[in-house]
Amino acid sequence: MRLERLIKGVEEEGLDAYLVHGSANIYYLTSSTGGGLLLIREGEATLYTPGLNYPMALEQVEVCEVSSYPRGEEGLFKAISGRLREGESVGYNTLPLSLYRRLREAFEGVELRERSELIWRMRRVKEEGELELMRRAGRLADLGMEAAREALRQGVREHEVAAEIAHVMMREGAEGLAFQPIVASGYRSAYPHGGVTDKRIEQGELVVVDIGATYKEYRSDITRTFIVGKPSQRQERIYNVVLEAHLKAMETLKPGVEAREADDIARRVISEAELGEYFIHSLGHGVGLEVHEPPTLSERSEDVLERGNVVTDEPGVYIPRFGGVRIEDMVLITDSGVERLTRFEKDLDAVMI
Ligand SMILES: [Mn+2]
Repeated sequence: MRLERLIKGVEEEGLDAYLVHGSANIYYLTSSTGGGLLLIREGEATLYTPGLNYPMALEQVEVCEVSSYPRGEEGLFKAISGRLREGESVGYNTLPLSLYRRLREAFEGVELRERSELIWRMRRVKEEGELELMRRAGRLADLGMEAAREALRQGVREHEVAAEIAHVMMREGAEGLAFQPIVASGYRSAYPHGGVTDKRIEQGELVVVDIGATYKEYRSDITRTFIVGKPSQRQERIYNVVLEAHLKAMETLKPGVEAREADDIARRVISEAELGEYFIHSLGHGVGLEVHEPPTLSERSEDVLERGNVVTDEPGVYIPRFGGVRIEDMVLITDSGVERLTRFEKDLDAVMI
């Protein structure tokens, strides 16, 4: 059981107590979707949940005790502070700064130690049950991308395309979007986080569509770049460079590979095409209960890929006022390489509208 593994980890670290914050962590460990804070102490765990979510948490949680507090940080502070002692060493994964400060002030000599790795080393390696949900989340994102391809045409507005995507994903079983979708057309496709506006899509434009679904709390993430009409030579060239970087990076992904090496391979392809200055973000990130989580595929990453990681491979080229191209799939690291969890086509033919 996950919680037992964590409790063991807390003991091995020599911590007197451990505080777990963040709704994804709480869900991962207790099945509660109501947030709050989980306190581990003397081999036992208690979930402190906001009063309004208490009935739901009682229904969801089977692995530990559930206690409630009046909503707000004041209530939470009162609830947990009675369980900490002066001079103890208390680990945490993440804490709101204000709560961190209050705990520091209230307990003379209490040592608050960041020990997020205790949880991340579990969450970053997905179990088979989690993978089933992530495969489904990936499939829903593919359906959303299909809806995007159908909705995209000259004159339609970005938000109308986004609406079709959301409609299809939720109709097919998603409980929500994994994040605010991006439908960024024309000059806006050069903004990696362009979001959605009321801009109309015009003939000849690049359209970056970056979407994901949430299925039973697990997220997916996919990006395709469409071209409305026949691509110009420059658009075609940029598209093919990004696609090559994406594919070459994907070929390298397997257990034991340093995450920064994959980033490096993609970056080299793009630099050799003299577009290096326009690849302005890292190659990818882990996905799971959150859409951005470890491991990180970047130039400075210290992460080494393991079987069971789910990561994105998403190089991009963004040329101001001209437009951008990003191609992203979410993949599972298997024993020998990857299993694609998003599978929408990505050849140039497939993205020409
Ligand atoms: Mn992504």
